[in-house]
Amino acid sequence: TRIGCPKEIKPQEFRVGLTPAAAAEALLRGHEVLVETGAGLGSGFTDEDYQAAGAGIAPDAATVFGTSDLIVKVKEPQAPERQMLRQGQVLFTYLHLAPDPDQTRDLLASGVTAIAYETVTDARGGLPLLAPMSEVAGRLAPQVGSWALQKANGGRGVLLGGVPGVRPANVVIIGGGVVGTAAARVAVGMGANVTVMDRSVPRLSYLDDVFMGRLTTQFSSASATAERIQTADMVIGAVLIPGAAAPKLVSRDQLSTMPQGAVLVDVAIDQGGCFETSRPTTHQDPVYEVDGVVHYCVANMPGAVARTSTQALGNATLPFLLALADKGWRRAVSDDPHLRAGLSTHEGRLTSLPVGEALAIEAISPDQL
Ligand code: PYR
Repeated sequence: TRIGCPKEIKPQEFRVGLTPAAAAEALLRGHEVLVETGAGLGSGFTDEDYQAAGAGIAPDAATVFGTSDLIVKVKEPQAPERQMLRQGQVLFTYLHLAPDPDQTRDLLASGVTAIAYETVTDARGGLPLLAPMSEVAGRLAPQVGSWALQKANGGRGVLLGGVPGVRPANVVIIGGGVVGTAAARVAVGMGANVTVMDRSVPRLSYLDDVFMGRLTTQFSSASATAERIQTADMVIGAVLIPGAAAPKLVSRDQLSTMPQGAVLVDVAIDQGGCFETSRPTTHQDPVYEVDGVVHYCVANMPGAVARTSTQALGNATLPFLLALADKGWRRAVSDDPHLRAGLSTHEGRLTSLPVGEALAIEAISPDQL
């Protein structure tokens, strides 16, 4: 199979779909690998690194799209990339089709077989190709929040871990899933006084066990949240309802009950955000203030640490990429129902029922192909 990896063209996207190490694995199995020149630079991988692994370097995206059987990327294909897709080709990347009718129409028109990272499942009910980016964003959240707590950045001038004789900061994490657990790990490590809130008692029980008393768990309800934020130096929004808009957990009116200079970090901003006053920001201009509360709402947090994110994503995608290359997509998805769950378009048919429902387009289940 000829595997192609173009350079990402979405603004501020520094990740790349294939690492030199992953390219080497594919080459070992007898596949060909073609990488667009400069594709890895944002993540610290040079063309020479790919060449040393045995990959070919293409001068432009048109060559990669024009000659590859299997395209591996990070972000959903942008309009110019969609023009280059064709029937008989497989696209493996994040798609996020439900809120994106234009992209969906173009993928269907191209005839490409598109497999979405974010809907690939695992045997434990998780999303193994979304989880690594949730881990990254979760671990970053206390780090960026502690930066925002510094006076020069608008915060109330509180050191997360305190010092001997002075209390540490109160960090409230709403949501105890992948993001919230990763955030808790770092916040606890930085010495903060951490509370994790969730609506699942089994999940709180798990967190209580693994953190061995180093954080407080609290059942999440509207009144519990209202109370907790009054003494919070930092609140991390870490909720996900797969595919749906995030619920609003802190209202605009509630901001005035928080300490002046407290910080909100909204990791759910990609799904619309979980604080009423959240709006997407960028790495260039990450924070703004409403009623004295600093908001950090960067929509692509993992991009700040592209090198780590690229490797984490690549580790997770590699086994699926190799299965697609070794067996061909049809046998790969037929053998593995979890990979099949990612199948989104094929030869002009939409094969995702949730996307069909969101966009009012006729769809079939991937199981029916
Ligand atoms: C991202 O990491 O950019 C996703 O789309 C999940």
